Amino acid sequence: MILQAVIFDVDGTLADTERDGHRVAFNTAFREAGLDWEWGVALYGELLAVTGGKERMRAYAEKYRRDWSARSDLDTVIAGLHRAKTRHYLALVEQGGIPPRPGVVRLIQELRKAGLRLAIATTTSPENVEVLLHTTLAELPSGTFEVIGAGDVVPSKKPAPDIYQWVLDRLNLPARNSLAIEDSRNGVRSARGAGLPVLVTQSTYTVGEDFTGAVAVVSDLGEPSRPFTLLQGGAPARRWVDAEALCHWAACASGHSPNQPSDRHRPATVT
Ligand code: XBP
Ligand code: MG
Repeated sequence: MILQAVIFDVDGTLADTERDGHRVAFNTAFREAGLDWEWGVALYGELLAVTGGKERMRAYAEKYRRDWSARSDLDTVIAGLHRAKTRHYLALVEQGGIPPRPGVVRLIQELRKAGLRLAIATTTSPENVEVLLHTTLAELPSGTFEVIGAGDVVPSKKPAPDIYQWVLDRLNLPARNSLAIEDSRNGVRSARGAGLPVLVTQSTYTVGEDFTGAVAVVSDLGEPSRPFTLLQGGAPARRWVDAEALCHWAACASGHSPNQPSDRHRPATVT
């Protein structure tokens, strides 16, 4: 079996956490610190090009707050702001305001039933993953994800391949037997850099990004009652992402083109 493990990104993939979650938590931390930093929806979309909350704040200071970027204690200030931001983000998620994206729980339950191994590879902080698993994804049993690679466990964050390589090493699996599910160009580049095929489920902030290298791009994972829209790549037999579809895309990516009619004749957009 070519596909043995599926590795999920978190923010934008498991749940649409950025606009109403992380961004709000950052702004709360800035206000609490008495700073006049305010990340609006559009500005935050621009800042998301930099992964990692600490790195994002430094990039913001260097581009928009030169008065801050020159300070010798900037790293210390950022570390304090990030601790506060994380505290606010945890509280916000624990309030239950961030639902899973369509099809996420269904697919994960199907993959477990089909005996596939599951893991997480994310830029966000480990505590943010834990809170999401215990609230937004509470119907999944603990231990669903065999390996969780998050945040600062690697020296370079996405788009560097480090976090996916870190997870593959702990799964003890080659990239060709795994598949990544991502929402962003940074995520595609990271997974491809580690040699994994990547399925993209486009999210609020990543619509229209260049997903070159992905095996396919869909609007979301879909449900039998709520089919996805196929935006790029070959269409699987069904109009929602399931284990068969992921095996199909993984096989295609590895050069074993499965002889399925859907590969040849299905129209570009399946809705
Ligand atoms: C998304 C990120 C993270 C979050 C903020 O990670 O880039 O930095 O925006 O979380 P992914 P932190 O899409 O890889 O899940 O503030 O904890 O970094
Ligand atoms: Mg993401």
